[in-house]
Amino acid sequence: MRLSRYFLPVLKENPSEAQIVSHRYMLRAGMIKQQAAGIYSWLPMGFKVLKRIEQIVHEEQIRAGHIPLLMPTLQPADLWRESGRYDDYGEEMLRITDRHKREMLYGPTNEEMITDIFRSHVNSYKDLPLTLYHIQWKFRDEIRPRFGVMRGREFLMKDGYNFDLDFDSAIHAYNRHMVSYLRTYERMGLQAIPMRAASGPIGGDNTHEFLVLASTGESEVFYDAAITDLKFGDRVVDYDNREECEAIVKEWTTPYARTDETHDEAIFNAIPEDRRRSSRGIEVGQIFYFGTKYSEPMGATVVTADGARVPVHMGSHGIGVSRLLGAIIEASHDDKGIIWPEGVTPFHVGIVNLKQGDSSTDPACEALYRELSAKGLEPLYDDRDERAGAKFATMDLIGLPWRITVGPRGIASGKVELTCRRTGESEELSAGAAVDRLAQIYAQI
Ligand code: 5CA
Repeated sequence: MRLSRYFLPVLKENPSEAQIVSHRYMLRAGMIKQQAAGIYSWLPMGFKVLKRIEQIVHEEQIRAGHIPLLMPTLQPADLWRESGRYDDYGEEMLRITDRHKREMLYGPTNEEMITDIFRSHVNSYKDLPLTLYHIQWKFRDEIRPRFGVMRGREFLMKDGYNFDLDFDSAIHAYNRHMVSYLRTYERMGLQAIPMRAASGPIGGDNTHEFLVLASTGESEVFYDAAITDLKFGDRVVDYDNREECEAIVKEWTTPYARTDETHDEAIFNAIPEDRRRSSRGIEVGQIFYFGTKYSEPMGATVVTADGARVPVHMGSHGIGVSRLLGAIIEASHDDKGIIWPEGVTPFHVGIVNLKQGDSSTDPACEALYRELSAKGLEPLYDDRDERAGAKFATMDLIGLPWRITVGPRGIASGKVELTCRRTGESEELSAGAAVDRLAQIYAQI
């Protein structure tokens, strides 16, 4: 993409409504525009990151054996009357009446609808286990939407639902989700710690939230520092193997880590003092096992091998896809702007032409652009007729992990400059070597 032709409405001033850094940078970098309280348009660069995050979520869900589908945003109220949640959900639910006076709602989550799909089409234990998921917009009429996409009213969520024959296989589904989530967040450059939590309106006893540690987080958390040393890395997991998934879950759930809702002072105080931590965290996901809470009242049953009809065991599993943009920025920025992890960056590399219109730098930048694209990388070429300082400031603000700077003096000696956004370190090398280096870096992501 050439910046002169892109739509990147960067703001010079700090927007006064933004209280936290991620919100400020998302507005300044022209990623989002507020349309109403807690409701945003996703401008091209914000939309690009959102899509990259979605893509990682899809890849990891499919790797774990889960099946994507798509349910609508609007749902009939009657479905929610069956589970009893139409009245229970309260003012967070946006209720809508259509022209025929039928009661509808903008879905805050999809347990009822997926249970309806299941009961309409599945009848036998032979069709289990089954996990279906979608990535779809939700609406919760939060009393205090704030911090930009972090607490929106309309927000994008991945929500998945498992259907299993019995408790043990449903717990395997729970474990499988925890493992796949660990991998998902790590690919986004995040450390998200699973913490025992409370289940709220979704229900059930077994639930973990995934929290990214950040001083601006809305949750208060308590944990053993040992958990922050754990890395998922590049292990290959057989998601059908119950013992293997259980062992990984054990590894991550043995060190103490809880939100304030389940925090237990006595257990916490038994951890050696130098490892006890309390902090704030951003909740980027939550998994639940709730047994037959929905399948029983809604009649989602299967016939077992010995002919009995039983309600299925279910759980639901959510990732806050749009919130993740905020969480990633909170975890990865400096005073100049965002620092995107390679896994989610909107463009792989920025090209800065120090002297636009110059007979040596223009063709060098064009050639770089072509060669990077040929390697499957997406460059953002700042081809505007601007001062070098302004170009650098834009690149720093939008946070591409790598920048190639092309100037007349460098080109005369056959060199460009490759700069790492995170460390600020620069290296002079030939354009070909810079392209190869970037291709190598991104091949490992
Ligand atoms: N049905 C279950 C799991 S699929 C569910 O709705 N879980 S949840 O309520 O915990 O939401 C899942 C994730 O969505 C949360 O962990 C959080 O990351 C994100 N989320 C929830 N509310 C908001 C909001 N108002 N704005 C942005 N993200 C949100």
